[in-house]
Amino acid sequence: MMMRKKMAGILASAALAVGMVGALAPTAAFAGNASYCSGTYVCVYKNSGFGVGLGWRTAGFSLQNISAANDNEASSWENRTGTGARWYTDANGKGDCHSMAKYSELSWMSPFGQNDNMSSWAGTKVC
Ligand SMILES: [Ca+2]
Repeated sequence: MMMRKKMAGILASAALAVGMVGALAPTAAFAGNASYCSGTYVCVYKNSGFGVGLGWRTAGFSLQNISAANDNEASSWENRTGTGARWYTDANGKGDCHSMAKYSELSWMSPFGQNDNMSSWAGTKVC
């Protein structure tokens, strides 16, 4: 129990750091990071294995560029929504398109040559 409480505190701090408060709704179906990606979201992470959240969006979000600070940083992602999503290697939906199928996740983008290459994304459909 002590360990669990300590972990919850650490995760809560991390959530606050990105402006996300009081959201804890783990979903058993995903191996990803239920503490960060705590709802029906598409989430991207700086590290492989769903470490260090870079951002999350609800299903259907319009094409947008990754912020300058997080550009070319994503190394894993999960799509907990029932809608396909996608990301691009360049800004404004340019470059190579990679799908993030609904209810799917990718814990390590490197084997696919996608690591640290995400510059824009959208939550309306797959490629
Ligand atoms: Ca990275």
